[in-house]
Amino acid sequence: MPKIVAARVIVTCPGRNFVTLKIECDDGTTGVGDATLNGRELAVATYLTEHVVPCLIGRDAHRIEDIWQYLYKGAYWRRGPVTMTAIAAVDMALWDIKGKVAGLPVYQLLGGACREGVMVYGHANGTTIEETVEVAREYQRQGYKAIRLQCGVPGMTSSYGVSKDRYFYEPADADLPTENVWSTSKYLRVVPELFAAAREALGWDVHLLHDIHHRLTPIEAGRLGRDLEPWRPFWLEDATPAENQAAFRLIRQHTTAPLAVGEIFNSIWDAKTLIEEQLIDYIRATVVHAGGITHLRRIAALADLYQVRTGCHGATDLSPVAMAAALHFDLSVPNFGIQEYMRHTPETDAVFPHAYSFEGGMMHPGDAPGLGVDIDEALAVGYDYKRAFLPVNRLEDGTLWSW
Ligand code: CS2
Ligand code: MG
Repeated sequence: MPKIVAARVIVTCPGRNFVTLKIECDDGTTGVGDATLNGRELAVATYLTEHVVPCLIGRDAHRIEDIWQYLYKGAYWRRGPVTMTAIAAVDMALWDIKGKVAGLPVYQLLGGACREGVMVYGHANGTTIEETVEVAREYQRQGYKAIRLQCGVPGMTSSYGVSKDRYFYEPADADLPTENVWSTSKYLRVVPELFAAAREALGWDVHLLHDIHHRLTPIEAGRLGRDLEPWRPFWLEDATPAENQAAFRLIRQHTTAPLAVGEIFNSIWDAKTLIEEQLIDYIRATVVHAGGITHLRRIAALADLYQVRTGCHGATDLSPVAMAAALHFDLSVPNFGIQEYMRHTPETDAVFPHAYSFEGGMMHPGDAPGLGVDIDEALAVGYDYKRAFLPVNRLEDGTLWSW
């Protein structure tokens, strides 16, 4: 059995910060796990270095479930984004090792492929509706079958999801949080116009998605869902803050627009009511923030009982290590829905060489043993950590609001 002899936390910033855990075994096998928590990277890096790595040395790397339970129950202070991201990194690295020792890609260890490929969605955004639709056309030309639409809001200086460089949207943009201003009434007017223009330009054979990003009350979300129904959205994401899972009962009473939630969830308990009462249609929890492949499979299995499908988060602030692990998970779960793929910059891809590929709107993790991804430490060392916060959001009267 491969015994863990070392584990290192690598913080690197090829254009944005990433935290990677690399576990080493006595037979020389190594495994990697993503531990990136956007805007709180060093919290996870320290948690791993100080409170996880010392407990891993000498353990049997094959005992993934036992180590998971040890790090979850043994922490006493369970759950939360920092703890569960740290556990996720260990979990991904151990699945990577198990695959390498077995000589199999991880999806084969998870029961094999349930589909030929993984449908992904890209992000089209722009300051105006016209600009957004033009970028969406480009994604359509690249073969995407699903496209997320986010556009600027007239009268607002910034809006969620609209990047400065159009292609690679990076929200962690400053050494201290930038302050955005938000107006729900202005926003509610523009989204139906955006979807109408997009359907007109792109037709009906492409899935169109939208991320509300936690900013509406339940009844406002119900109203927007109803306004968008004629344009058949694939999903409305994070319609309202989901700490109160029951809030989604109100949205469900007013619209049949499909709902997706969960990118900020870190355990099955965050989604239990939403899934059991079928208050959502897609669960967005990810391998990197919800305890790794081991825990995400539990969430997917519960979701499968209630016809809820997966729709994992896949923003640029989840590293190619998380992308690789997500694709092995996506390929193997029966109730797969869709995978977000915001793409990474060329300098990020160089630091994280990987086997996964994109073609015709679909992705595949590849058949390299393990996760099929690694970190080039010689390159990584050249990119120093640079503190970067996510923005905060305020209403026009100064009230602090969800970003
Ligand atoms: C967004 C994310 O991709 C999404 O659905 O919600 O880009 C989110 O804003 C970032 O991951 C936050 O770091
Ligand atoms: Mg989102």
